[in-house]
Formats: sequence, C-alpha cells, structure tokens
Amino acid sequence: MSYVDEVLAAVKMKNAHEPEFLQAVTEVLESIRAVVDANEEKYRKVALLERLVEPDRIITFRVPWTDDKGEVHVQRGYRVQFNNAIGPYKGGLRFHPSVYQGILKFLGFEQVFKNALTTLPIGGGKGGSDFDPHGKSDAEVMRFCQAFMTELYKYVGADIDVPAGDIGVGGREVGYLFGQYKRITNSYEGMLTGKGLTFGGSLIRTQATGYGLLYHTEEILRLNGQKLEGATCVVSGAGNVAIYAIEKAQQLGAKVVTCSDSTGWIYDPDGIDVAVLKEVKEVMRARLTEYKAARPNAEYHEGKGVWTVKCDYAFPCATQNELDIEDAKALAANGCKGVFEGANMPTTLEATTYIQKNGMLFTPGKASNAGGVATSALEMSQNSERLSWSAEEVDAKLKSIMYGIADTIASAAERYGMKGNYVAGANIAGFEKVAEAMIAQGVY
Ligand code: NDP
Ligand code: 2IT
Repeated sequence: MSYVDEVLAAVKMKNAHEPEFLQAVTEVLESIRAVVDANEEKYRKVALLERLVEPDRIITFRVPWTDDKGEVHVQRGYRVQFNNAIGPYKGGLRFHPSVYQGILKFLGFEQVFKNALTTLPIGGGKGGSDFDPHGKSDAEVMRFCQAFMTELYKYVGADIDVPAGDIGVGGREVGYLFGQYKRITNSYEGMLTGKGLTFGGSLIRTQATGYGLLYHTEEILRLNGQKLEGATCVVSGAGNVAIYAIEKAQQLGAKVVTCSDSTGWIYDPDGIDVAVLKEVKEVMRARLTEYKAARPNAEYHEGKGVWTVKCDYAFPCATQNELDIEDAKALAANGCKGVFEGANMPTTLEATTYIQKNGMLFTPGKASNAGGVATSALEMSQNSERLSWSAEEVDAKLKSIMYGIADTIASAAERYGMKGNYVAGANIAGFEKVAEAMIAQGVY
C-alpha cells in the first residue's frame, strides 16, 4: 500500500466520527500523492504524514456564563493547536452551535497550509465554542467572551498562539476577549488579531478576507484570459467575508446579484446594495428580510438557492459543505465559468471534482480566502513594532500576497503536470513549505 493510502486508512479509522476532518485530510493527501511518492523514503523515516495529520494538542474546557435573566449555561470551549512548524499557532475562533472537535480539527488542518501559502511566519490553529451568539444581548456576549478567555488565556500569547475571528466572532467579540486577556494577565500584547483600530487593530483587516478573495480571483482570471469587469456574480453568506467580497467585486466592475444567511437568500437584479447590507448585518444584526424591506425590487426566498441563479462566477462565503453536487450541476448548466471559495471548504469533494471536470475554474479556500489571516499576520507585525500602517500600505501588501498565492498555486500545479488544478497546486505548495520546516526541526 502506498504511504498516502496507509496514512489515510489510519486517519479514517481513528477519526471516524469527524467527517469534516476526514474530508479535509482526504482532499490534501490525495492531491499531494505525487510529491509524497517522489519522497517516500525521506518522509516515512520521520513519520511526516502521521505527524502532519495529528494536532500538536487539543485543549477543551468548560465555559459557564450567566444570561440576562440570571440563568447559568454551560458551553464547550476549544483550541486546536495544530502545527507550529513555521510560526506561532494562528487561526480564528468560531462561535456557532454546530462547533465540535471535528469542525475545529478540519479548520485547524486547513489553516496550516493556508498560513504557509501566505509566505508569512504563522503556524496553524483554530478554536471556538458551541455558543450561539444569535439573539443574545451585548451583555450576554460580553459575559460569554469573558468566561471563554478566563480559561483560554493560559494557552495563548503573541509568540505562542494568536486567535482571531471566524463565524460568529467579529470586532465586538474580539474586543471583549482582548479586554479580558489584558485584565487577567496585566499585559498589553498582540495576542489576538482583528482588534479595534483604537487598540492595536490593523486597517483593512475587516475587509481583508473578502477583498483578498477578489484580488486572488482577478489574478486567476488574468492567468486564464478572463476578467471580472462586466461579469455577473453570485455570493453566498452575508457576514464578514461575503460583505467585503461583494464590495470589492463591485469596485472591480462586476455585478453581484445574491447573498444569503442561515434562513434565506436575496436575489437583487439591480446588484446588491452593500450599504444596506452592512446596515442590516453589521448594525441591526437582523435577518435578510430587512434587506428586502429596504429594497423592494429585490426578492427574498426562504432556504437555500443562490447556486440556481445564472452567473459567470460564484463565491461561496458562508460555511462548509454549502455547495454540493446538485448545486455544482446547476451552476454548470447556467454557464458558470468559475467557483472561488471565500469560506473554508464550502464545496463538497464530489462537487469540487464535478466543477473541475466540467471546465470551470476552481480555487480552494486555503488559497483564495488567505487574505484574512495574511492581514492578521500584518497586524501582528504592526503590534510588534508598535506602529500602524496606512490603509494604502496594508491593502497593497494584501494585494501582492493574494496575487502571489495565485501565481504560486498555478506554478506548483504545473510543476507536477496538473496545469489548472489549483486544489493540487495549493496543497502541494503549502505542504512543501511545512514539510521542509518540520523535517529540519527534527522529530517532535
Ligand atoms: P460571519 O459569522 O461573519 O458570517 C457567516 C455567514 O454565513 C452569515 O451570513 C451566516 O448566516 C452564514 N452561515 C453561517 N453558518 C451557516 C450555516 N450553517 N448555514 C447557512 N448559512 C450559514 O462569518 P465569516 O464571514 O467570518 O465566515 C464565513 C466563512 O469564511 C467561514 O467558512 C469562515 O471559516 C471563513 N473565513 C473567514 C475569515 C475571516 O477573516 N472572518 C477568513 C477566512 C475564511 P447567519 O447570520 O444567519 O448565521
Ligand atoms: O479561516 C481563517 O483564515 C480565519 N478565520 C482568519 C484567521 C486569522 O487568524 O485571521
């Protein structure tokens, strides 16, 4: 049996109850087969793959918090410190009722390769809780964040592990988490990113994942003789990534006609009004029915449906496995020419294969959504030198990193005879860097 198949079989046996983690590992190991085969002896000798698929450690803890009525609730908190071969653990915190160890292991594993692709010195980690921020008051969210950090502070630090936001964790939550860390440790350090601009945050971090996704797309389209200008696009999600992806797509001359949240979706034939969307989601924290109320020409539909809308390019920006084989077929039937992942693993393995086989461009989240964590690393640099850079400077660095990632994954795929297979290109390029660092540092 090949080394990849042996390790995959063991991973499947040991993690049978974590389907998302198995999905992420399967995608990576399958696509680095050629590299592993060419270096089998070297990698086997140090059990490289076995170490790569096992997190350095997983911390889980109890998070008790009190609601506004005085009732006490208990949530689970986690931090998965996956791999620090190339820098301190780095990756977001997710607060969502679906969070369990398997989701955070998949996200932490993806983060290792994504962070390697940024070219910046950051390892991979992820954390979060099954806490649901929907419908909670600010005071409840604050008490939850304080309780969460009261345990997490023991394991994080500017040179150890630097969390940030993800689903359900934005500027408000990062602020409360940072405040509690500072209070408990009596120190002021950049141990979190996505901070407010008055206390060490970086300009452009809020926009970075969405903007970065579009810079990346621009470059991939350029390599393939296509362009965004004049294109019709569909976006899913209505959170941090989706909002700034829509904003940048429109700045680059595309028309975005959809967005969605966990209860329904919007089709706006005139193009999504980003100012209205920001008001509904960032200020009111309301449902998309409020968007429809403000834009009578738009349609609101319950449930899922974004991928049935005719488009040139599609950007899944909500959550994992939101684009399945039926959705991929609908996109193909409607003439869609490319899918660029803003979320982490939003496309199922089956849908990814279908998209690639049907001549559409496809880039995986670990490459196309890396702008968020890259800008987090720029925030860490600014914190370390106790300076802050202008928006223009950060945006220029973000753009150059995203163009660079597009070029890197394109050339890695070509090097192994898989031109245009950006999934393979991203996994190979990320893996090569992490593997070299792990081998150089000895068995641990
Ligand atoms: P937000 O919490 O800001 O927004 C998430 C959006 O997706 C919301 O519109 C939410 O709807 C919707 N959503 C979440 N879960 C589901 C679900 N199970 N079914 C349907 N819709 C859902 O998160 P982000 O925008 O930050 O994250 C979106 C994706 O991008 C995630 O996969 C995340 O891991 C990834 N990502 C985020 C980065 C960042 O910097 N924030 C960086 C790189 C990747 P509702 O409001 O109804 O819950
Ligand atoms: O998935 C991701 O890359 C993020 N949620 C951002 C992580 C970060 O540390 O900025």
